[in-house]
Amino acid sequence: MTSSASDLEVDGGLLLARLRQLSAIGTDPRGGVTRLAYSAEDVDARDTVADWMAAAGLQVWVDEATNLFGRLPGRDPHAGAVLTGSHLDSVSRAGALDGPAGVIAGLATAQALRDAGAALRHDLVVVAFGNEEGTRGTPGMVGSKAIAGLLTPEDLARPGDGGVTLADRLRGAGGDPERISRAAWSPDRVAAFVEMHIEQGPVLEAEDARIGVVSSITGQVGVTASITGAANHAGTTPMTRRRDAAVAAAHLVLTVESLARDGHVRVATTGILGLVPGARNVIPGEAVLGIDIRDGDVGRMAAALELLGRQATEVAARTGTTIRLTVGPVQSPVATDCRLAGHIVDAAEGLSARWCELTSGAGHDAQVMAALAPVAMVFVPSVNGVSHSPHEDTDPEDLVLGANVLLRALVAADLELP
Ligand code: HGY
Ligand code: MN
Ligand code: MN
Repeated sequence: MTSSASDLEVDGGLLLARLRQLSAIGTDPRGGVTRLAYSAEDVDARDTVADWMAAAGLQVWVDEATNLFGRLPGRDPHAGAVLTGSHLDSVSRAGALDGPAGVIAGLATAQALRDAGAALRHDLVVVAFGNEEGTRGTPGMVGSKAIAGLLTPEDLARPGDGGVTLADRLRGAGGDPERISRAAWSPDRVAAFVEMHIEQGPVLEAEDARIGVVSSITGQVGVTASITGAANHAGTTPMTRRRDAAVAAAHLVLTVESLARDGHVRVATTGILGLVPGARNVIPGEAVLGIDIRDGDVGRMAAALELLGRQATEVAARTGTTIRLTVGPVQSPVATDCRLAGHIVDAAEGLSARWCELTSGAGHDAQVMAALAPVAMVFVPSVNGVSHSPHEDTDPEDLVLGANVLLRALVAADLELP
């Protein structure tokens, strides 16, 4: 690699224009962007980025898990691949940068090299992972789990929202669940994975830093609570004879919140709360809660889950309901690779950008890719620390700076990776 490659810069104008164009795919009339995994909008965004990858001269393909890849061949065919990228799917009424910022920054690094007639020693592969967010009752990080060979037949067969299985969702978006094992990469093919992402939190702003060097990525576990009481007439049923699923749900929401407030885990959230039948004059007979628990320590999460189970039993007895907790797979916390993080620090300092080290409170595909190779993440600031909201925003200059830090870190990593 000539020294000039380490001075390369991305085409910032093109990067920002592409992010604006992507933000128009899945515009939600209620505000923000809604591009749920495997939806028509998600496929449209994937096809759009595929066209940009092809136009940049990359080798482009989509795998059985609907991951999109664009490869800039390396100089050494035996060197394996350095991967960079993120996801294009979103939560409902999301911002436009959670995911796309990392995909478009990754593409911009490949395009900068290609336009300069340069190449890394390793293949540089830009990836847009399928279904990072795990919406519509599907598990998250599906695409990266398929690449890491961690997707199970149970994952594929499990019915999500509307009883639609993940396999059905994949099929509808061009995936091939029957041959999902072909999406797996062997560890010796992947030299490293580096992802740029918006921070989605308040730390970089508080530290007045423009670049975040991620030291670790949080662990997380999802729990579904199914509450069964007795539907009955809201006007005639005495308070002493009720088995009110809504009252049980209310107690459980506060119980979940106390898991974090009382210091058992870092954060705990009830993000889904549904009542059946959902009429003002009917005492709810059923309630469903979607719970999200996160911490940097799997032992603390396990202890919090046990405590939640005990407290749910007490709530059920107190309200005359039954409560069933279904605990999803635990996503372990992951440390990033020190050498790769060092390249990010060097790149930030080389660009005179104030940086700080932080842990990621959000989950990312990088923590799944860590099963295959060393990983690292470059964060750029989120305005007011807001994300998963139409108010998510990042200063355009920070997006371009982040992509240039990513480019320099990839070039530096390429020199020392096996
Ligand atoms: O939930 C998360 O942390 C990520 O946005 N999927
Ligand atoms: Mn997200
Ligand atoms: Mn994300």
